[in-house]
Amino acid sequence: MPKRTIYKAATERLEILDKDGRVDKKLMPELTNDQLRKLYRDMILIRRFDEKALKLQRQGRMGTYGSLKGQEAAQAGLAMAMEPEDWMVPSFREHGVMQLRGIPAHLVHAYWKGDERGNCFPEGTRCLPPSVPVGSQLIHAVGIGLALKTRKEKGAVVGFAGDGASSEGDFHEALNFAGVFQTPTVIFIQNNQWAISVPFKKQTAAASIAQRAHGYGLPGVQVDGNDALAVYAASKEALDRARSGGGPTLIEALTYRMENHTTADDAFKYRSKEELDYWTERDPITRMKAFLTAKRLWNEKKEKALLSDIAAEVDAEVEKLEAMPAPDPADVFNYMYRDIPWNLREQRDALVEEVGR
Ligand SMILES: Cc1ncc(C[n+]2csc(CCOP(=O)(O)OP(=O)(O)O)c2C)c(N)n1
Repeated sequence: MPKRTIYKAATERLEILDKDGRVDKKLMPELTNDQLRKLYRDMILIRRFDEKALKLQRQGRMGTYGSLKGQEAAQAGLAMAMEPEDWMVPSFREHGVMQLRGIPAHLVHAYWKGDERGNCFPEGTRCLPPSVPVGSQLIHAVGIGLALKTRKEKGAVVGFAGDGASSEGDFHEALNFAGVFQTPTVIFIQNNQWAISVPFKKQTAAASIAQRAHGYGLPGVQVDGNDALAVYAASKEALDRARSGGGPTLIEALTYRMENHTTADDAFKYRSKEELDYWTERDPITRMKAFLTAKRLWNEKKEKALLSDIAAEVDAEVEKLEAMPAPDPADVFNYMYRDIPWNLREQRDALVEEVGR
């Protein structure tokens, strides 16, 4: 493997797979053919899940939903670089990584139905509940990193956030603390270029989010977030370093939110069709398929089989979602603390009584 110098200038963007599916062989990460196919499968799974969630919401079968269309490479590339012992601390758009880390899709859907059981994940998945207060979760990611380091436990932590979160004080505090205490944390920013209706240029005068790492004494790298290979390579390097005591890294995956912010939004009120067309040509899935096809690792027969497999998988999760018994209103309190404090117990009991009337 040639030695990479991707951390020398954080404004430099790591790109391996271009929009037409051609790779820069010098930078190609070590991945087996099966892993390359898996990356593609993961991205298709994420997109199909996303399409289904949007439909469920439109049919009134789900409350609201924040689409991650366009961010599949960022999430699948990162997920492939994580190890079972690693932790993830998501924001509210990480449904892809969550599923790839073993959280069943029906629980992710349940969250968007406003069901607290959608915050309660299988043992061992090492994922905190999604965090809606923008940026707040980065501090938790650094705190878990410090705990792992203090207890000398194996693993790294990935804290997720968007470009909008990089303007919050919590972003600064998290990076500063991570740098000073050298926590095994990767701060993974998916810069999808919009924070609801606020464009990236209104978040910072800096050319990139990645370059802000220098001010905290951390390595920072910007990657083409629509290039699963580049995201994997940068994430693997950062996570390996974190796990081996080398400290934190800031990764900025430059991508694009192809859908509305959530189902409560209409993005065409503030962005142009031309902009969406530009990014549609840079779709992360199209380029991966072109690459695999040129390498003779993929063909239309495999594609057909994959799509039907994934459709069945996605539908089975919706069936599980809709077969869930009605939630207990007390869940809002029950999942908060192991030992519920007296004041919340009082509120819970009052709610249960009210609902029971
Ligand atoms: C502290 C806080 N302020 C405002 C909001 C309302 N809000 C929800 S999402 C969002 C934009 C977030 O943008 P970004 O961080 O870029 O993430 P993205 O939605 O693009 O994934 C805002 C302002 C919030 N949830 N929390």
